[in-house]
Amino acid sequence: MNLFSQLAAEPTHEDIFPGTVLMRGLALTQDAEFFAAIEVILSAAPLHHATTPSGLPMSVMVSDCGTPEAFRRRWDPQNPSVRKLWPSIPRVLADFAIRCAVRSGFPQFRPDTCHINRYHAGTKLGIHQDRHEFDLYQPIVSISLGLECIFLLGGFQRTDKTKRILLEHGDVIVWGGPSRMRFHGVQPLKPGHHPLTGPYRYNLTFRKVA
Ligand code: MD6
Ligand code: FE
Repeated sequence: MNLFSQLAAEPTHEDIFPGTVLMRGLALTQDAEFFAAIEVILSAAPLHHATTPSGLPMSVMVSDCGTPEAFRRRWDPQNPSVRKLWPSIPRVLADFAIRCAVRSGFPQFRPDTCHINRYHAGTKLGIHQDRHEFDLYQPIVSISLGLECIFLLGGFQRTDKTKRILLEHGDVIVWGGPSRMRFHGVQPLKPGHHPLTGPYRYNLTFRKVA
């Protein structure tokens, strides 16, 4: 990583689809503070393996924070190991997510959860839609930290052709409105080392769930 060139670059503003905005590098100025906030969340809500809808363990490790209302909406009786209420969203993270949403045309967005995914080499995320939230027009704000990945952003059918988007440390992608139900996934992570996160990629997704 060339730290100097990353700091020198202005964030981008790329309209990928109606309702989908990619802002490369937007989180770079916050990365160390974000990572400290992530560690606070993880000490209160330790990482655990996500499970498939049929209950099988996935290789991606996950944690969550958010309001009690959001917790009740998302609590999974299939996964009783995670029955503790979530810690609240650190202020620095929620404020930044709101600013990202404002820049993307969603000024009313107020997240009540932040979901954390942690990937290591080989971890992938299959093509899926996010459909658990109450209001499926509200955007999701997604922040990538650490190792890069290839994000697959598709259409409204699982089998639609996908765009391959390189997501690097500090990139932010926001989508909602007419893009909200697009299928998407993450290709298997390539091995590597990042100065802030070591062998991992972290993805934070901010949502209004309840
Ligand atoms: C990831 N992200 O980037 C997984 N979902 O690791 C997601 O599944 C996702 O980034 C909805 C909206 C934005 C996302
Ligand atoms: Fe998703």
